[in-house]
Amino acid sequence: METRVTRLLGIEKPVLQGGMAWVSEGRLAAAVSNAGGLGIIACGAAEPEWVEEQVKLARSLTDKPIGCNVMMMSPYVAQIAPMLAELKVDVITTGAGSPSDYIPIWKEAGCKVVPVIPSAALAKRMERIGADAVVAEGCESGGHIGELTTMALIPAVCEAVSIPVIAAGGIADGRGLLAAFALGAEGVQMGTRFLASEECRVAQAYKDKVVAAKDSDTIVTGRAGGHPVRQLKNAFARKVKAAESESGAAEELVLAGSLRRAVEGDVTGGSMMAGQIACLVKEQKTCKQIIDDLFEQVEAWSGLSLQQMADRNASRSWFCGEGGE
Ligand code: TUI
Repeated sequence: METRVTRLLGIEKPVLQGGMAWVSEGRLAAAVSNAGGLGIIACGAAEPEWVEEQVKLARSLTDKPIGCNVMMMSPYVAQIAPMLAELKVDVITTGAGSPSDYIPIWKEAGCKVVPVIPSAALAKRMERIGADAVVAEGCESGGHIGELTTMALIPAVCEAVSIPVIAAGGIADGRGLLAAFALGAEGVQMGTRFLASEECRVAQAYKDKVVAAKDSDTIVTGRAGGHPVRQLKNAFARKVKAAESESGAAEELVLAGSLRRAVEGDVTGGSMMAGQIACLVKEQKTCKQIIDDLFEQVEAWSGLSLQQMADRNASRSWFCGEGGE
């Protein structure tokens, strides 16, 4: 299929893999890009040398476009931003702050710039300063989140800007993709679904927790300090929550270090960032299988009238196998 997002990014399917700090490196990004989506290396708080290495690794594994996500709170952002321009990374997404200082150098280098934003006001600002598209991320997402749900955010952002809107937060299958497009999106970004992929580097124990998660298994910490982070409930998350109710705010860098511990397999003492949709991630798959299944599910539902959808919903046809029927 073709949307403004596939044309803009030079990809076959309008699916982006969310940039996940300490999680999405060159191998995962290349696997997603090879499957027809856009794989994204997360710079997180990593050193510039590591980022360069991962971009080179991804390029050795695919000749398709790849992206990098710049976490604006990184201590290395001033070094990483110009380096990505020099490397001419195809697509740059940004998160956890405004990329306004760097958009001009990225555009000049020919990179497509796609900020991740949690509100219509920020989307408008990003459009004004030259963003090519935005990822509108609802608070169902894992990691650092805003206030609005995807259901409210996507139509609000679509009314606020004319550049393409990519929906993120709470999307893991064909239902989510269809819903996002119904709300006005021209592409989707998924993080949690790719967290439980074969190619993802996180420890098996972390993937198993994502696959086992129920709808009520995530918790948001850090609201009081102004940097809310959604993660799977575990001993660590409960400890942070308890400390918050005593002292008001948790140290967010403590959280970032703890994410790394979880990625390495400490599922009780680490922070397992994941979105609410972990409850619909029921098996580990390859990135190709994830993307193929997504469109197989959409196919099974396309062209149906509301009446036909309602009739199928009554028999819970979504749940009859991965393909939908
Ligand atoms: O960035 C994310 N999600 C993240 S970043 C991350 S790494 C981290 N680890 C520990 C603590 C904190 C961060 C984990 N997950 N999502 C995109 C996103 N961006 N959500 C919200 C925003 C955002 C917030 C403010 C974007 C722009 C913004 O601008 C404010 C301003 O200064 O204008």
